[in-house]
Amino acid sequence: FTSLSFGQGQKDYKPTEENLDARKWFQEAKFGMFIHWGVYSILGDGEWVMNNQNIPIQAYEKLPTFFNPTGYDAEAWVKMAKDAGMKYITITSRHHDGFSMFDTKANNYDIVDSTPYGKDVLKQLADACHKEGIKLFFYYSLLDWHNDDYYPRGRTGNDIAGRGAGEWDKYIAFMKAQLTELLTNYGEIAGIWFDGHWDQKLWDGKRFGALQVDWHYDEIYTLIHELQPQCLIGNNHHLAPIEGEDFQMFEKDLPGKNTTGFGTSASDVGQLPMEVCETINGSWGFNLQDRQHKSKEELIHYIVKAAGYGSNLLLNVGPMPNGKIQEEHQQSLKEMGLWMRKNGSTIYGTMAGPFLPNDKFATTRKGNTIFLHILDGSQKVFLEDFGKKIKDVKLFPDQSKLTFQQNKFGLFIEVPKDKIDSVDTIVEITLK
Ligand code: JFZ
Repeated sequence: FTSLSFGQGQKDYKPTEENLDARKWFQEAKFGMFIHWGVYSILGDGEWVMNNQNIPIQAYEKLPTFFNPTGYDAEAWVKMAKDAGMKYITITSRHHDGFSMFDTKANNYDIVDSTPYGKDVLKQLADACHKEGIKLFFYYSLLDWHNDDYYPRGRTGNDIAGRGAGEWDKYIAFMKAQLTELLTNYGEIAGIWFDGHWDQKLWDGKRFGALQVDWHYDEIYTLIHELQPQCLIGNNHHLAPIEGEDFQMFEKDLPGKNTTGFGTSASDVGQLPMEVCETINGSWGFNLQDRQHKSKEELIHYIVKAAGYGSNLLLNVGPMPNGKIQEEHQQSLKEMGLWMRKNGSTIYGTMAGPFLPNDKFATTRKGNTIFLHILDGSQKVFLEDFGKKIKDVKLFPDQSKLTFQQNKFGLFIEVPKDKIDSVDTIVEITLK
């Protein structure tokens, strides 16, 4: 393929008033639920199963014929998210397998037309979200392992032998038709979460190179903002934000970290509201064999550190094919909810604190108050170069006064041993 440098966004994008308000809401929301659910859930081997097990399109097409989630209760999911302290839900409307979990007219490969269930699961979720005051985002895969016009398929594509070469312009039109449906038939949509950009970058087995196709982001982003100006656009492209995007997301990494090798470095961190997405275990889609469930402590540390960067946490569940969320995930959500009910005011509505998160602590800020989250059980914390004038220092939970010393080197705080919380000791520093 010739290498193209397309990928530019919405030209001269100026977010509307509604969009700026939505960004503000988003920045303050801090906690959302990610949902990966599709016909792949049946196989219990994650959402990449079609690619990983090399399942041909014709074989995979049998999956929808027995997708029948009779236990699906959208209200129950929304209540679960609410009880966990989550303010929004981001659900896969169509993942890489190309199967639409909504009633699309753009093809017949969707929940209404090709499953015995025959009902629009996104519509049910949208109604429940609107009723309960939870905002709804749609994850939308740019990459499609099923659509004949998704060509060339890049390094992850299934074999298209015998199906002929596709027409890229038709594929772009297909995406626009689907995005129009998603932003027309489901009420107010808080955002579109794109994924799959990287599939069309050259891959030499080690790293990504130049982009091989034009995603027509200019047209796509313009369309979205025209249909719903408040709708926030994010794209999991692992690059600095491009024009027309309203928030920046980081997959399985805190902002500017690059432990996954997906390539978001500190220099790629822009000025937009941020979101970090992470799994409760090791999988996005339902995975029967996954036993890597994170502890309550790990999950709490993750949201605290994300908030310490000023970022949201989008925490994933992968519902089962029967429509239920697995017990272990429900448990984790309950634990997060208990913690957020007690300590949420040190997370919601905050900005990044003056000190970047590290292994010992993270900080968040709200007006004149700085919340110091001690994450390693220490009694003593030294905040270097802390020169701001202090009114008082208290333990957040019981508001008891703490001793502190401030000098030209910084601020030294000590917490009595019996007040230490092994998960997170929260200290409230009020500035003059
Ligand atoms: C993507 C999806 O592929 C995945 O299934 C899930 O939806 C997650 C939230 O987003 O994950 C990626 C993104 C990029 C690469 C691999 C997986 N990559 O760069 O190889």
